[in-house]
Amino acid sequence: MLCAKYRDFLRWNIYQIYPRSFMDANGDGIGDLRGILSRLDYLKDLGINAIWLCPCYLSPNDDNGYDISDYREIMPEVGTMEDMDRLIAALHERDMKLIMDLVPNHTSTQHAWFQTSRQGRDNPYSDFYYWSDTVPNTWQSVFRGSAWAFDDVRGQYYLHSFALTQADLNWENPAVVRAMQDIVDFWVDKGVDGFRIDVIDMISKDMAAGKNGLGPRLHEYIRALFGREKTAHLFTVGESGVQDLEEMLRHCAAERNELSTLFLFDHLDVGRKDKFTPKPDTLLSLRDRLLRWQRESEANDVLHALFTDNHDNSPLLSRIADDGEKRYESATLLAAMVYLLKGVPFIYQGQEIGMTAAHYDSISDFDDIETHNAYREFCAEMTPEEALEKINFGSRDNARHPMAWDGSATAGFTSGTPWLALHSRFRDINVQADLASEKSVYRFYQALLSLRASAPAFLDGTLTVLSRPEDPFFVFTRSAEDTCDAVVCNFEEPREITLPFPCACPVLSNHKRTTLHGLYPAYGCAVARVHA
Ligand code: TEU
Ligand code: CA
Repeated sequence: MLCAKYRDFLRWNIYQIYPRSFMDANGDGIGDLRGILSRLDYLKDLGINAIWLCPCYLSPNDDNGYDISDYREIMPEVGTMEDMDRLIAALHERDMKLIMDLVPNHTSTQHAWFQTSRQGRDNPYSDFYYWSDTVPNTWQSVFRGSAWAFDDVRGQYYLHSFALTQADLNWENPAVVRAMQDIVDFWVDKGVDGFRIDVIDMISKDMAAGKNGLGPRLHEYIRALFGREKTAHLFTVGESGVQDLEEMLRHCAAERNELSTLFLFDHLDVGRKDKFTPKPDTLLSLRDRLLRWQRESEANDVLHALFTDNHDNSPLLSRIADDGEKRYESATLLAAMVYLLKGVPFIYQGQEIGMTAAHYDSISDFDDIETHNAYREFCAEMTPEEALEKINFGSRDNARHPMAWDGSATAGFTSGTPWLALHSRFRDINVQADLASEKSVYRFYQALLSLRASAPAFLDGTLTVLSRPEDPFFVFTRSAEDTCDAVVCNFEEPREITLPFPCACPVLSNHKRTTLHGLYPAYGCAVARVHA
């Protein structure tokens, strides 16, 4: 059984906001904190009670805020510290929580620590980063090319696992650990309720074994951040490459005082060979991958983070379901398949209106640093048209276009010029159109989240899978003390589905039906109470 603290987290319905692209309040084309403030009631109505903000700290924005130059300042593009204080207060007034994004693995090279560190080998910040006279290994940057770059000022190489301007911090240095603890405490004192921790597995390196991450001191560092009395109440979700049960337990078992949960990513690879290459795939493999982690989580009393989308991936909907004619059915089916399982739901902005991948004819419509690096590489190997196809499929910008609030010239996102091209489908897919439609994805999410809040079985209840592995559909029940609810998710083809028990009239479905038994359309789903 989950511990009390984790059971409480099951009630958090978390919405991930990409601040640059959510809502612009002052007309400069960049989303901001006041914009977010103006949409809190929209989120509250949806059933959201916690938001995770992607980084808003001071940053030159080479990687849109994941390159931080001051962890205690707000980037002027999104607002001021007063705006942040106001946002925290407004959230708490509404009984909503705030989860901040913490980036402990690297800072911007503009950060004062790096600026001082590069000056020489005997100042207090000299050992804040990894410096070396020669290139010590063949590590590659996630954004392509060598992970080591030469700095003219210091006359040495420094490690950057991501962009050239994102230098890796040296956690072996106790002063780095203390500095990061102070930053966590600064935000805890401000009242934040939790953290999403960027590439947490990378903060401990194993140079000798050639491993840029999952090093021998990882757990010690995580406990230094979150295993303290001051931080014990926080909700913490780590982003990590971990796909291994033992490793997951070493981070998330309640008694370890490390992380509340981890994002597991293997189900996000459904529908693609690699980030930029599509692969025919089905909802079946999504179901199987999700179920594997459901079982592991349940058996070991750890929390499963339920999500399909984030700011680093194009929408799963477009990769494994129908984002055309059956877009509403596909979006709602995915929601039922994922968010009625046991765990903490994370909904990425736009998912609640069934936003899809975008499509552009020019590379100049993209902004993301990874996208441009990849495009350059692709162009050396193929025609520009082929390269652009790959970019359209895999670019992170697919998830970063300004939120489409309505179908007007600037999508209701800004009164100025949006910092990034509007979504290529925003005239058809936007909040206003969705809410006006008979088939509203938003209203389905709203009903689903209210079901989670009102039916105890959907929180802590036991999961029983009724469909067989070979069935091209997914049927499961969630049962608590005296209730049992059944969920039917049909996949690509219409089919008859019969259940071994009588049910009440469905409380949720994405098509008209009066019973859980019988014919399901393609991507049809329904939920009903099982009669004892
Ligand atoms: O991403 C970490 C990362 O290694 C990958 O999961 C991700 O696939 C990457 O975006 C390459 O496509 C985190 C953040 O979520 C991402 O936005 C940042 O760019 C990155 O860390 C560096 O801070
Ligand atoms: Ca703005």
